[in-house]
Amino acid sequence: LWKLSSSYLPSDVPSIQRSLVKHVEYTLARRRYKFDRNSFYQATAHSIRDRLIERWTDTQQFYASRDGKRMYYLSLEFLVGRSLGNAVSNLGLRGAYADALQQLGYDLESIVAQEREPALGNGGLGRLASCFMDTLATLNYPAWGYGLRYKYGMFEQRIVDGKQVEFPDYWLTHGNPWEVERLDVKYLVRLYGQVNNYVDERSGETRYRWEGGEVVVAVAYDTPIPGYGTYNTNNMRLWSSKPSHEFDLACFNAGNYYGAVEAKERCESITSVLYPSDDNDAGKALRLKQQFFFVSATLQDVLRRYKKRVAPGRTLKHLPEKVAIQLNDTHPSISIPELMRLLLDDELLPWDDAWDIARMTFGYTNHTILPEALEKWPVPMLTELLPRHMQIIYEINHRFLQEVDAMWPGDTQKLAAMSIIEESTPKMVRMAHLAVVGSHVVNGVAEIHTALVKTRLFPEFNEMYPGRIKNVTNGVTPRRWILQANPAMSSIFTSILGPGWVNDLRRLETLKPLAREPSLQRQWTHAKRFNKERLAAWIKANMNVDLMPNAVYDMQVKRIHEYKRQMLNILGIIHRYATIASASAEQRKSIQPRVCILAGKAAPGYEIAKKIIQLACGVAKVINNDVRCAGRLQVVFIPNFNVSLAELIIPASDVSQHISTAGMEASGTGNMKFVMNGGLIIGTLDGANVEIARAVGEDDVFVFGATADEVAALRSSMHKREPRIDERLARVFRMIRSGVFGSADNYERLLDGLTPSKDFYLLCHDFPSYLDAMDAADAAYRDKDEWTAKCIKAACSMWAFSSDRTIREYARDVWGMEPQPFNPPH
Ligand code: 26Q
Repeated sequence: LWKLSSSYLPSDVPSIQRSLVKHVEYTLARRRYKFDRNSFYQATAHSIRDRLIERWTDTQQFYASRDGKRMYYLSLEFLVGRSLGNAVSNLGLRGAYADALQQLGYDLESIVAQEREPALGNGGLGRLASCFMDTLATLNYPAWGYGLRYKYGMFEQRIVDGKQVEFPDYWLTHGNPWEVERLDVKYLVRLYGQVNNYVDERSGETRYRWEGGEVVVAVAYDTPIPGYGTYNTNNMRLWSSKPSHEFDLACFNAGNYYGAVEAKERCESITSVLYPSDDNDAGKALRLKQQFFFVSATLQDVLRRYKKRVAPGRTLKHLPEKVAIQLNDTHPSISIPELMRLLLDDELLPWDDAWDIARMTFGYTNHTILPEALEKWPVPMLTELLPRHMQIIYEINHRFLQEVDAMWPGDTQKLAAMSIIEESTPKMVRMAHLAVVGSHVVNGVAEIHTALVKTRLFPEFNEMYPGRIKNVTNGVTPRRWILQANPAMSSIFTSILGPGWVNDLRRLETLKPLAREPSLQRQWTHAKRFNKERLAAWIKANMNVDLMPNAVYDMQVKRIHEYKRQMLNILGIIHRYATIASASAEQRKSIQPRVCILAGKAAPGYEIAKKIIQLACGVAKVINNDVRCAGRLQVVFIPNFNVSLAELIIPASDVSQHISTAGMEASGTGNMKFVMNGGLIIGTLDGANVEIARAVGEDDVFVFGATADEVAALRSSMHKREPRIDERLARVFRMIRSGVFGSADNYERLLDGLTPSKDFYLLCHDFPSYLDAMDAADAAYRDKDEWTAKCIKAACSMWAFSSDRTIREYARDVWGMEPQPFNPPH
């Protein structure tokens, strides 16, 4: 067998061409005369996949032989984006594939653009997980991602009559060439049932067993994750739910054929659809099933792999020395009682041993301090679905509250505030408290966010467990967000620095002293112009709007949320419109031309967010059709914002807006992508904006608005807030109420929420300083050379926002993990 197994695939142009044709003929079963564009996408993907697979299997075998510590990143979301372009570039085969395809009459870039992106995530948190996967492979860390293989990803957003309409995203229509179905890697996952106890004969102790209920099967789908410029290729394992055989026996024997089929359908529904809401709404039972299904399959898989690694004297006690598990928010936090259950009930460990193992294995990343977004599950629901876990959670809480009482004797307020169980009706399990108690490190995702996690969200926990809460500021992968998204700018960097900057962004710093050099400025301006034209061409083709090429391109693209304040942006746009409309033709000429781009999805049940989209579309329609705005102002709402569109939109920006009410955006990661691509930020002192401003220099970020401390003070004095509002804002409100942007009835709820006494997000308060920041940006843009210098300096100051820096910090401070580079055999 060994002799028969293939040697490494050659990647010269003729070999690649032979592999492409072979895949068209044999994988796709099409004879040569039937070649079409889609078969060429499929064939190209399969040809690259072959080359990934050999690196992937080698890497996994290598890790197994090394016995180093491994990390598992547990996330209910991975917003992977397209894979083909990323794979050829990470494998260093872009040139070879481009040539091979070109000689056959195909263009690599248009083949890349045919791929349908898997959208298995909502936004920031899911995309962060995918940036981390890229970095983990690139830096040679032995790490796997674990997630769910939803059949329907994030919904497709269309704008119909100026409103968001959601369509299902069945992303698997044409198959998925990047995954390998592992029908042999499957686990049983139990739901419902009851807990039985028995006396252990050896120790005489009472032990528990979870039995009965429904049993579902989890099947693994693996996707190779190539690193850039390394042979290491990691794995992302996504689970899909299938009915188990046990079902057949139980139900069919009972003679209930239709009932049995229905029950089977229910099993498959567990991994049917991604919840499209990025703040936890209504404790939905199906969502809890998804979380447990995911966690149960993952932990069984992790433990099975750990147990295969035999070494003298090694037991489960040594698990934390060899395995780190990172919980991406509380979504997989049911892992904590599930690992406890496995160690107690299956492995028969004593409680204290099991608890030490679990706590030392888990790390928990918090992504929000907004109270409404913290996950809570009703005790009755948990008791029904996961009876044994509910018992274990009560036991964890009992022991934890004893610790609290020892620390603050008799302080019942502390007990109530810190308890894992909220004493409401019905009682609720606070998953964040469970995650803090059950992890050895808890981290926030930007400095200001971590400070708020310590002082506002978990102050008592921070006192009780000093040092447990740490900061690890987010980052994004420069492979996708610079190299792939912005080839024009990347080739400037490569021509001056060589290709090494992609894996060492610090090298860009050496370009900062050249920021005013005319030749660099010329190239930079060309690249920006190219990116704007590329975006304008897409908008022309897809939306039939002709964008001005010379304007400031101003963007706000992210999920629609009140706290992110897209509304503030729209109010600013209307103010600009009013200014243009009331100006003389002569005055108008001095107004800075601007293209305002908005994009983002609203959760289907989030009515206010949907109204914000409607207002944006209404405003766009009026402004784009008003001759007074010609050459001065355009507004577009780009539908269906996703990773692929982000790659097109971000490199075209001059300025982007990250204007959340201070204290509310944990980090933001779009802010990093925009600056890396040579755009400047208009932003509040929130999330990672604070650190970006420090890195690029306060003069090159247009900062405005109340600070997080001021926000807190303003909120507590809400009732005595000045009822008068800025006259410019009052005019904007009057315009909306006049019905010019569509019936005012549509917007009454939006405006009502903005009366000063109700204005939770402080739009009225921040509006004047927001306009000042806009004016400052307009003024700065007038001096083109100075502007370009600012952009170059900013883009070249961003090394700390590479996810490479982030992952190195996690590896050192949370996971205790070393890189394991694999040197290829040839
Ligand atoms: C929870 C329960 C039920 C249904 C859905 C959810 C759910 C799903 C997704 C809750 C939250 C999310 C996503 C949150 C998210 O994307 N947070 C963002 O994370 C980024 C990465 O750290 C930060 O940059 C952003 O500031 C933060 O908003």
